[in-house]
Formats: sequence, C-alpha cells, structure tokens
Amino acid sequence: MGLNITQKILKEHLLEGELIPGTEIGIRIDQTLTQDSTGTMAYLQFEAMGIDRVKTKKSVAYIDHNMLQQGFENADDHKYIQTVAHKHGIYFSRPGNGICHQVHLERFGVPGETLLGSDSHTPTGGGLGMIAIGAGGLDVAVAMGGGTYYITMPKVVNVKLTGRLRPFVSAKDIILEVLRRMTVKGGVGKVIEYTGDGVRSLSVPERATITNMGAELGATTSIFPSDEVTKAFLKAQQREAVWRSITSDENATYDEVIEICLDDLEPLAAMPHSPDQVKKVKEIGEISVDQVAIGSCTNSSYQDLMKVAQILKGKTVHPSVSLVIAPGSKQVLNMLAKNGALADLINAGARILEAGCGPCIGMGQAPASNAISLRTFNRNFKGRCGTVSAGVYLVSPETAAVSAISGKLTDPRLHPVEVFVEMPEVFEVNDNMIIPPAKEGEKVEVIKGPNIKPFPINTPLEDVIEGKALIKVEDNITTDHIMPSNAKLLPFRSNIPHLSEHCLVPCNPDFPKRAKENNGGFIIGGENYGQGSSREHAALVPLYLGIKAVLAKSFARIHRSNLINAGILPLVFVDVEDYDDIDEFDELQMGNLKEGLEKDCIVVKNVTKQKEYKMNIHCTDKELKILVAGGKINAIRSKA
Ligand code: MIC
Ligand code: SF4
Repeated sequence: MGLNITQKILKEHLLEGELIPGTEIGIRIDQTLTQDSTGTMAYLQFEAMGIDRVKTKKSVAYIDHNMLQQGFENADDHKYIQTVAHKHGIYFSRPGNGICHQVHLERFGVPGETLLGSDSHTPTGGGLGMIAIGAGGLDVAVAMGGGTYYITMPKVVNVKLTGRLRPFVSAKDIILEVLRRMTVKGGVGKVIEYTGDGVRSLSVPERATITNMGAELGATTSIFPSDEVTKAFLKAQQREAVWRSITSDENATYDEVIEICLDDLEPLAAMPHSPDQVKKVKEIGEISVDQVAIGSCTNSSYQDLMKVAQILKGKTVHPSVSLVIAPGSKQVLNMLAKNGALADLINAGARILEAGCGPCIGMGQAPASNAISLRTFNRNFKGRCGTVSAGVYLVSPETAAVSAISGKLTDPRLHPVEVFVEMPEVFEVNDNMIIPPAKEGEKVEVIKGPNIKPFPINTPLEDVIEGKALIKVEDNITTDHIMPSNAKLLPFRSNIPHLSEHCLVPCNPDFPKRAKENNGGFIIGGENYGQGSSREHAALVPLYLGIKAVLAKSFARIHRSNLINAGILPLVFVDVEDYDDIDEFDELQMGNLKEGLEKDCIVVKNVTKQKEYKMNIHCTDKELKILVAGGKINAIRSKA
C-alpha cells in the first residue's frame, strides 16, 4: 500500500508501536529546539536528568522571546541558557539572531527528519518536509537525552491545493481558510498534509506560514512535500546537501480530504478573539485601525517583509496608526538593510524592532485601550497583546501594510500596483550569531542567577483525592488564560512561586487565593482546555498551587501531556452534561484511583450535591505509570 508523507517519515523513525491512528507510537527525535521562555525550565529538567551531552543529531537553544531587559531576570536567563547549552552539546542562537522557527527553517531544518521543540509553533519546520512537533519542555529534555518521544498516531488529513493564488492573496489567507473550515479544535489528533498542484507555486517560507499556524488548529503538526522548491530554498541557504525528495505515493490514502482552490481565495482576517473567527476582509468592512504589527514566526520572512516594503515605499503610515515591524531573523534584517528596503520601511514611519517575537508575546507594543490592532501573527486571544480591551485581527502582511497606510482595514487588492517578490537565489548566510557547543563540556561552568528557582515536583499519586472545585471555566480556555505571558511576567519563567500569583487570573482574579486557602483542589474546564502555547508553566504552576486534577470536556494535546508530566490528572467527562452540574466550591472526592485509572473509569463523587460522575482519562500504559509515580521526573528517577 502506498504511504503518505507523514507515514513515510514516521515509519523511518518508528521505535515502538504501529502506524495505526489512535494507538501509541514511540519515535526517534533527530533535532530539538528550545526558546528562552520555555528553555530555562527545559534545561533545569535536563540537568536534573544528569546526562552530560545531548544525544540528538542537532539541538539548538534560541533566545527570542524574553528580549526586554527591564531588570536582571531576562539577562540572567540568557546567561544560564548560553552556559548550559555550551556545556551539554547544544548550539546557542544569540539574542538578536531571530525567532527560533524562522532561524531553524533557514539554518538547521532537514527534510525527512524529526524535530521536537518546546514551542507550539515548532510545526513551522513542516514547511521543509520535516515532522516537527511542539511539546512541553520536559518532553524536549527527555528527547535531548536520547529518549523516545511518544505520541498518539495521528490521523492524516490531506489538504489538496489546486490553482494559484491571485495577487494580494497570500499563504496567510490559505491557513486562515483552513482555520475557518476546521476551527481551533478541528486538528486535534491529526496531521495536516498539503499536496496538489498548488503546492508548487508556494515557496518554503510561504509553506512555513501555513504549517506554523496549523498549531492553531490544535493539530499534532502540518507538513508539505520536500520537492524542487525545497531544494532551491536549501541551495539558496547554502544547504543543498541536506535535501532529499519526499512526496506521497501515488496510491497513498488519507483519513480525510479537504480541497482548496487557490484561485478562489480572497484576503481574510481572523477577528477578535480567536484564530478561527475568520471572515473576508471586504466583508468585515473598513474599520479604523490604531496599530499594525508585522512579524512573528508566521509572517516575518524576507519575502513577507519585502512585500511590505514595496507597499510602503514612498508612502507615510496613517497618522492614527502606529506601525511596528519585527523581522524574523538577522538574515532577513540584514538583507533588507543591504538592498535598501529597510530604508523604505523606516522612511514610511515604521517602528523597527529587533529580530524576535516582540509584541506577539506581549513583550512591548501593547495597543491603547479599546484599540484595534491588525497583526500578521498567529494568535489573537483576548489580552495576549497586553491590553484586555483591545481587539486583534490576524491578517496577511499585504493586508497589514495596505491598511497601515489607509488607517482602516483595507482589502489589499485595492492597492494600485501589484507587488511581487522573487525568492532570492542566494540568501545572506552568516552564522556568526550561533555559538557551537564546547568540545569539552566538563570545563564549562553553568551560571544561574538568583531568579532561577527550583521547579515543583509532585508526590506519588494517592488512592483517594479530595478537594473543592476551585474554578469552573468555559470552552477553549488557552494557556494564555492559565498562565498569562507579558512583559511583566515573562522574566519570571524560571520562578514558579512568582508566576503562581497570576494563574488563571484572566478567568477569575481570586483563583490563586482560593487555591492557597483551600490547599489546592480541582479545575473544571470545558472543551479544548489548554489550547495554544506549549508552556508547561500552565501545568507546573497549578501543581505548585496544589491542583490535583482538571475535569474537562476535552483537552488540547500539548497541555494534556504537560499535565500528565506534572502528575496532574486530566479527566474527561463521560457525560458532558455533568459539567453543568458542578458549581464552584462543590466538594469533590475520588477514591480507588489506581484501579479507576487502569480501568479508565474514574468515579467522582460530588459530596456537596450527593451525586456521582463518571470520568475517563484515556491514557496509555506509559502515561499511567507517570501519573502513578507523581509526574515524569519521578517516573524517570524511579526507573533509574
Ligand atoms: C506563544 O506563542 O504562546 C509562545 C510564547 O511562543 C509559546 C511558548 C511559551 O509559552 O513560552 C508557545 O507557543 O509554545
Ligand atoms: Fe514567538 Fe509569537 Fe511565534 Fe510564539 S507565536 S514563537 S511568541 S513569534
């Protein structure tokens, strides 16, 4: 039987299990990446495992998120990551070198290899034909140590692209269309594989825009073939030697097929406050815009920013708009500087930020109260931009640039001249901001500043757990709700006690106090609980606050794994109506837990209401062992 691209790569990396959707498989990880906001925790955990040198083909530590240095904290974290990377065989991408996903695509990604990253947008690597998956820091630490990575074998959805994009319609509009059709939970348990004639007309960075934002579908990952376009990109990056062809077999089969005719697409926007609230720009109408932000791992490539520069050349940003641009990498910024496009951007009034995540993770440039902000980013969850009352629309670079001039949301097709940017035949290659690991790691001293606090470790699972339902939240709660990130909080990513004061505060400001007063308890969640980021802080902080289980209608993949790794039970209502029955402060009790987990039937007693609810956990044998041990660190230790 013919294989699709996903099956081919997974088959080559399969260590345990069979490629049967829904069953557990263990795969070998070739490459890892970390960034600084999840990296400190990942390396603390790696150190706790006591392994001298990484066992992967390549591991890279990036500094791109925590770039504002208002105090010593971020700078200390950078120093810690730099030294720990140097010691243990990890490449270090210095601050200023760019966003992890953009740089990894340019300099490290290899078609056909597997990449595990402590960031949910790691699937960007799928643009090069990699199986690139986002995970919690601990899973990445284990992979760095040569450990197998376990996932549920996903279903494979084929998105068949036909035709060609029309002028001013871009790759961003393709993924927005997929989000419109599939929604933020439509990709759970699936890999999205792109094929069809339309693929040939998309460059690698355009493909990467699509696989990047596949994270917002909740998908395990997204992938494109590795073809002549991939080869040309790698050649232009002076890396042609790593290219190989990977396409799906003629008779490959898929679990689902979606067709998108590129000729029919129009400029789209995701409206506040969810990436799947997608409408045509022309349908939304010409609303006034206060801020335009261009960049992020979704749309900060050379091609993206050159298009923006062509649109802005000789113009001035509208007086009521603040336009900020964060280039994706030093390579991109350098090339714009050399060919004069940077001058066009500056002249038009763009505020140029350093190459990094910047406003995407709320590191500065929070919009004004009630402002409308157009962003080329991938997430518009309420408050993520730093201003709760602001409304963020996710758009393409073309829509962003044209709107920055007009001062209102504008269909870019109204722009009088067509913009066209060829992929360069040669990129500016200079890896001087990437520090290779030390040859003799033992001689390197790891420097830990005072902000780096130990991380919490759970205790083995008890057979009876009880406590109050401390909070009840609705569907699609994101990790930005559970553990908010912004310029004030990101410096404390290695300080769980400090972060705990802010846990679930966007849902209920009293939550941390309630958890402390009641000695921990339970969280009641809706559908897709924990969507979004890979930050394991959204599990470690609840652990620190004594949360023993989350009872939800369903979970997002990475957050569910992070909860299990922390030894917190992710329980799913068998009858979703039971969710309605529980009120905050109800006293809950579950007994005979180990047997219940093994049989996948946990009975939760609502002592207050004198009722019982059946819950599932759907965990594998390995997950069960982790939960019983009280989290992954304990499970690893007891095995050792
Ligand atoms: C994000 O986009 O939310 C982040 C910041 O990149 C996160 C990682 C984090 O929380 O540090 C992600 O997407 O995984
Ligand atoms: Fe950085 Fe934003 Fe991409 Fe996350 S989504 S990696 S914060 S640019």
